[in-house]
Amino acid sequence: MEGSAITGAAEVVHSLEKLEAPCIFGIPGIHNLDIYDYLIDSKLRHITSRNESGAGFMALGAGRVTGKAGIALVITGPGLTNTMTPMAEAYHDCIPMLVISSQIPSTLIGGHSRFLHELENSTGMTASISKAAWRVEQAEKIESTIIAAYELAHSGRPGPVHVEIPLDVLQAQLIGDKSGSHGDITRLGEGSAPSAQYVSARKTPAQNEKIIHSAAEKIGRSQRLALICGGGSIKSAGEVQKLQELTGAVIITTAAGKGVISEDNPLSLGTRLHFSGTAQLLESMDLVVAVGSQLSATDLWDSQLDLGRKLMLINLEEGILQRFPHSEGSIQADAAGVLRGINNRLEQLNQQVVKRPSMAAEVRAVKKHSQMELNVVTGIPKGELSRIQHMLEELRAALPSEGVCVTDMTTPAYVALSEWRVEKPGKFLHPVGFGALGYALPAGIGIKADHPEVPVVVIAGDGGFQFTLQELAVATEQHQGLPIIIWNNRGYGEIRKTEELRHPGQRIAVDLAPPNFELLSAAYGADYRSFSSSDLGKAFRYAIEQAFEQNRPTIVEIVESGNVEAEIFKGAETE
Ligand SMILES: Cc1ncc(C[n+]2csc(CCOP(=O)(O)OP(=O)(O)O)c2C)c(N)n1
Repeated sequence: MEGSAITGAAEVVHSLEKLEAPCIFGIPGIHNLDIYDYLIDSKLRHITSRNESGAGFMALGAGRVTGKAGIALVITGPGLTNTMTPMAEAYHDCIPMLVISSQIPSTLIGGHSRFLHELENSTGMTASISKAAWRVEQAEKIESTIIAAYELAHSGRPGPVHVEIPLDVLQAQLIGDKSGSHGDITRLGEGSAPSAQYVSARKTPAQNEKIIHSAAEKIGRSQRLALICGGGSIKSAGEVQKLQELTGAVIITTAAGKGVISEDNPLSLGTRLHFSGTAQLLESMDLVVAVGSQLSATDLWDSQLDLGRKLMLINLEEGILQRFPHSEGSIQADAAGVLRGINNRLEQLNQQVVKRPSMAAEVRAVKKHSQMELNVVTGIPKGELSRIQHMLEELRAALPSEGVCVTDMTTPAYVALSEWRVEKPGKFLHPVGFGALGYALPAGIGIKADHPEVPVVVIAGDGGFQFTLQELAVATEQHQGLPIIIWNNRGYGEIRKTEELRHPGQRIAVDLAPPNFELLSAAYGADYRSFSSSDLGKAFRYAIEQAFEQNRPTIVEIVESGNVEAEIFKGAETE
């Protein structure tokens, strides 16, 4: 838009340029077209999703891998409501994200004007699933608000931040002073837990040091030590590794913390918090330090973990500390600074730190036992389980070490959580907390959009894939060599299993007639390969290797042969 005066919309684009995001994910509409007008001449790359949920999941995938907030640009009303699910996933999983939406003209907001796309309390709606939801009321405040929102998305407990800009503000010309504060904060979940020792800027450095020293001394004295590392520990992976080395602790991660330490480390139990053997091992410790972990139901599954006073938490969030009232010596703070302080103190204490006999043999035994428990823990019949394990092994062999595996809420993912070995964080993604189906395909596309050179493989079920399959068009359009594994068991398999347990032989709403994936691939310009789950040999591995080399996505349909009536099912047969 050459020659135009600086408007609010131009200011949005300038602000986004300053953030240096590799991509913006979004969909234009009349209500945000002012912004798109200025994207025409911008160096910003825009990726157009086929539904705003796709834009949100793409931003989520990109943000999860890089740790830098992905950006979604949507219209108010239906564009924003479509973005709610990925925002909630980002909020639950603590992934930074910036969502920018338009809004109807300021004077009409909340007035029942029935203006197109009116949402009466849009920031109220997003406030419950974001760190903050801000409305910009003056064009002059756009830049400071966007920059502040972006920073907030990364600070403390990362998460999504929503900025909405009414049409009149987008169209207004900037005349006043740009300096000054951004809009009002609708919600900020920060505070202090009464039960925790609170390391903060409000305390003197000496007070903070005392708290950290006493934690280090407790760690140094413990005879049997374990660390549970969640997503909040990833930013401090180096300090986690150092603490593990200094203490010889056993280390377990949640799905969000997967890879914070190499799972090849003989003292790493990987992501196995949901196994009974792990719970027993943890209960045999005299101290378990949970770093940046929510220790939520989705981390533990049905496993009972009663650590009482043996548990020490290091977490930013008051609510999490309060869930464990018996924990002792917990610290409410960001993991990075606390771990650094603990490690420094442990190095100073050196001679006083207990020399622990290696627990590697115990870790090996728990891993071995977890193999035997896997079908009980996941509820997957042994036959299907061994086919999934075989599939994962072949896939793992085909994926280069720098590659990323993105999984949906599907049966193979529940196995992969513990069985997919990673050496680094950000290499295995799963919508762990909120559990939104339809995550994997757009999240994988988002990663490839940001980092075309990184090999990415997507694993989804036939059910979950259909939640966001339209985004396949984006993968094709962007020439992404993306293998998409569809585990086709003709239905909502996980729910079907639960129904079978509740009322054997009686099923409702879980058996699906899948589309003909071959025709579907052709329609979207994707390649297509098909395998039976009981025949996943070298040809399967080769198909995946080839798929990385293509300049378009490849659907790799795996027809689960165990619990479907027909070996190869084609949608046309339902007619
Ligand atoms: C948005 C959303 N709706 C519903 C669910 C509930 N749910 C969890 S797993 C599942 C079945 C998924 O089926 P599919 O993707 O085919 O994988 P499978 O379990 O068959 O391996 C459903 C419906 C969910 N997690 N997310």
